[in-house]
Amino acid sequence: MLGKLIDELTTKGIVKKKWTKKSVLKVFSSMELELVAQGVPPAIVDRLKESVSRKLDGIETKGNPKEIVRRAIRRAILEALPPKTSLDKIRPSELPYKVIFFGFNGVGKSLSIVKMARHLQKKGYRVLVVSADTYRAAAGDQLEGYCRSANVPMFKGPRGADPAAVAYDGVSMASSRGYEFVLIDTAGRNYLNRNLSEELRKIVRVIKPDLKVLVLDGLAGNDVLNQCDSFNDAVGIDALIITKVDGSGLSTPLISALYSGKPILFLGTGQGFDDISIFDPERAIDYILQ
Ligand SMILES: Nc1nc2c(ncn2[C@@H]2O[C@H](COP(=O)(O)OP(=O)(O)OP(=O)(O)O)[C@@H](O)[C@H]2O)c(=O)[nH]1
Ligand SMILES: [Mg+2]
Repeated sequence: MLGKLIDELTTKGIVKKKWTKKSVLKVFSSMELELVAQGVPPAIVDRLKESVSRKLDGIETKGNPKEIVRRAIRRAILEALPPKTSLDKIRPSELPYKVIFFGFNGVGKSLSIVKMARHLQKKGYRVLVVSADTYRAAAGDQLEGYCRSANVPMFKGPRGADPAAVAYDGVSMASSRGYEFVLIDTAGRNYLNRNLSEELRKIVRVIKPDLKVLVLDGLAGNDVLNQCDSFNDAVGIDALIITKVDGSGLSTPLISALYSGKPILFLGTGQGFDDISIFDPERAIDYILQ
């Protein structure tokens, strides 16, 4: 998505065989609308602009100018990343390790939970999935169906029960039966209202999760940062999962996710239980630089 920016910086950005801060800022200004139209949020354009213009200021174009620009942008994005936490870095200490999942309607929470459960099972861990989505009977049934097909143990509470109580019972069950991980699904919502925030805070208060994960739809474009902010304000988010990156919208949500300040556990790459790709920032940046 940044291919054109790189082209412009290597043609219009060079004055007297070098870049200057001013010439780089000028190119960014002329490209700003285009970048925003492509789905790069204005706040990220600003951060990139500042960082890249500082890095290129006074640099001579000897050798391969495109490569110099590419490297400057790569370093700018890498510097914005939080410390690396991928799914494969999690080591459960106190058992069970409790992970809770949040996200808007239909983003892929339930499927992602089952994908993560299977990934952990393959590494030798015992994993219990808990449905704390007690609003829709269909939600618990869907997760139960997924878990049965994927061979993952599952606990669900009665429909209409208090989600915090169900989550608590699920954690107790995981604890008494020696599960190493418990993965808790919550109800999706179209928007985060006050009641729902309160309810999510209550679940968090009751079960004290080790990891609070926000699931984001990779096709949601630049709404990713807004979703991240609203859930972060409500409950505090530790990590992200980006789903549906097998679709066409890959780089737009990816650049927002990279700048969200949150580590990305994995990417969802399809509708199968094993369609999961452990996040690799270098590869993600390669994709964005195209
Ligand atoms: N192509 C693709 N589809 C996905 C991916 N992840 C989830 N889906 C699909 O997205 C749809 C919604 O997935 P769910 O897991 O039910 O989403 P959810 O967030 O639990 O939905 P609610 O509980 O209704 O809020 C399903 O049709 C999934 O198959 C992915 O990585 N790639
Ligand atoms: Mg669901």
